[in-house]
Amino acid sequence: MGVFLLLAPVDCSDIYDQDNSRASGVYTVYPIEDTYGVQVHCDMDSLGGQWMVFQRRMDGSLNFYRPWDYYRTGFGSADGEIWLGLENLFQLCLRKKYELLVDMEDFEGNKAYARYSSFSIGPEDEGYKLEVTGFTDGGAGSDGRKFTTFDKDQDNDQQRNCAKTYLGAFWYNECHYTNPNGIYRWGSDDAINYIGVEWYRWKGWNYSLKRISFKIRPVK
Ligand SMILES: [Ca+2]
Repeated sequence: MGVFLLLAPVDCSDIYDQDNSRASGVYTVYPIEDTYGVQVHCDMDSLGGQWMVFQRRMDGSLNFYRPWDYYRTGFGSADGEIWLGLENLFQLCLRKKYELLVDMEDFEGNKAYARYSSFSIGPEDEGYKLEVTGFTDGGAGSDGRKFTTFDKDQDNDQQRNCAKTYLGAFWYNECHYTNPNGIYRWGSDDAINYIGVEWYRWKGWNYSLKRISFKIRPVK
């Protein structure tokens, strides 16, 4: 078991198990197979650490308005803004049961988080359907939804494509209480509501966050 983990850590928890003195930072993991490495940011500090970042906005440097193939495969870089990829997430969820932490910060330095005791997504042919339960704070309101991009409408809004309407990509319903992959807007500017990097239950629909990141770790 130890040898296997040394060869192919699948997530930040495996990285931690190899050496629990490791700091937060970028590591290589192998979520799909041990010949296919992916760089990820591991948060070894928050709430016991071992969190693997699969989505992060922090400076507006990266365009997140992208088609399905990018969200399926992933884009960005582990030390900056990133979307790790739906297929990587699905493969991880085949291996282990995960919990979810969403960390947020506004432009005044205030911080908030939402934590869910269970996170999993289904296979591509079921739309990478999200299952999150047991939130202890916040609440994304996206449980049981399929993933929608501007070129793949799988949301529950019969008239619109929520990704096109709100310039993001997410497990939209009709349409959202959070839009983490929306337009990076440097806070509130009263221009257009709903399209920013928003978490409605914290800052409403006209405030685009400075930072948001989605992180998972196995339930132990
Ligand atoms: Ca629709």
